[in-house]
Amino acid sequence: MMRISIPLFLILSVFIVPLVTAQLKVGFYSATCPRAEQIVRQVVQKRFAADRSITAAFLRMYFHDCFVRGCDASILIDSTPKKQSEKDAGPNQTVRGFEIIDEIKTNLEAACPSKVSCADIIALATRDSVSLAGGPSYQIPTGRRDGLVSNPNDVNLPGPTVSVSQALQIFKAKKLTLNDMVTLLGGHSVGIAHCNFFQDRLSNFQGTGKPDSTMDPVLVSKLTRVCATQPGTAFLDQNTSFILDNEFYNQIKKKRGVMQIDQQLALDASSAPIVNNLAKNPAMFKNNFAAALVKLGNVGALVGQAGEIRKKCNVFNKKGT
Ligand code: HEM
Ligand SMILES: *[C@@H]1O[C@H](CO)[C@@H](O)[C@H](O)[C@H]1NC(C)=O
Ligand SMILES: CC(=O)N[C@H]1CO[C@H](CO)[C@@H](O)[C@@H]1O
Repeated sequence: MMRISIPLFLILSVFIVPLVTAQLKVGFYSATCPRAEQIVRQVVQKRFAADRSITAAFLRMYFHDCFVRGCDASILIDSTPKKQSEKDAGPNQTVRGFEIIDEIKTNLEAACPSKVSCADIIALATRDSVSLAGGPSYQIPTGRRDGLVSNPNDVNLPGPTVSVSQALQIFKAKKLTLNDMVTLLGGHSVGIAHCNFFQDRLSNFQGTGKPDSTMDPVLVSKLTRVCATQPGTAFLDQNTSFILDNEFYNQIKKKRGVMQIDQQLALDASSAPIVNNLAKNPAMFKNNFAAALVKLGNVGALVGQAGEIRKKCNVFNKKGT
């Protein structure tokens, strides 16, 4: 039996893999829900006009969704008294924007019920919010299906003190390169971090009794004041905090990275040349960031008949596992 089942699996995968990847495509909903992308954009535009920090919310949601079980909207599932979900895992805590996804989903269900996946809503809303914040405008393939599993034990995201080489191992496991990783961390060009994610750098860093020497002392003083208040938060890009541009890379070159991993990108011999190029070249950042976001959106995407199209993004249709 074993001698049959192994070659069978290999033969099947040869046929299934190309078939399946062919199904994520730009304009997937053009026949089944022609206004889908417009409906998403309308809500994102309205919300962005009221609060431009939603770009950061969506970028982080997209990253966390795609890195845990693939881009399958598993991050959106609410836990129940009986069953925990990804939202119960530590790194989730400050992911935000769920109510905007729900508003988009309500509008989509009214226009074309059970057609547009929650995983695609995350990818499209991220795309629209990125361009509104001054980042690239780009097309994103759709056709993702929603997953049937959301388990806090699957959440294995890197923390802010991860080294460049450790982070790279995690990105490589998702078929992303060092270039992709350094470019995607340009997402930290917008948004905030809570003090618990960088406070260790401000005093007695790694038991030295001093702040992290790789941080500009002016920034150390500023962040120390910020973190004396509750709840202390700091912009990840200390210059153009709401604009999705390459200024983040110039800031880390000036020792003004807030989180350790961000600062290390400018210092590690492997990533520094990439940082230097992105810092110099805003157009290159735009192009590469768009391409890297598209690539991130392919990670573990469910297509074809896999999973389901959720009716509500925060609950499974069927009984989930
Ligand atoms: C090694 C990889 C990464 C690490 C260790 C990391 C870590 C973190 C941490 C600790 C925060 C602060 C959360 C808070 O205090 O609320 C944060 C925020 C953020 N991250 Fe990352 N991140 C990584 C990669 C990415 C990627 C690839 C993206 C998107 C392309 C991204 C987008 C964001 C955004 C936009 C925020 C701000 C969120 C907000 O304002 O609510 N991150 N990240
Ligand atoms: C802030 O960014 C702008 C360009 O985006 C740059 O010209 C300026 O030098 C930066 N300022 C600081 C203090 O880094
Ligand atoms: C948004 C959300 O559901 N956050 C949860 C993340 O996980 C912690 C437990 O680790 C919960 O307390 C939060 O409510």
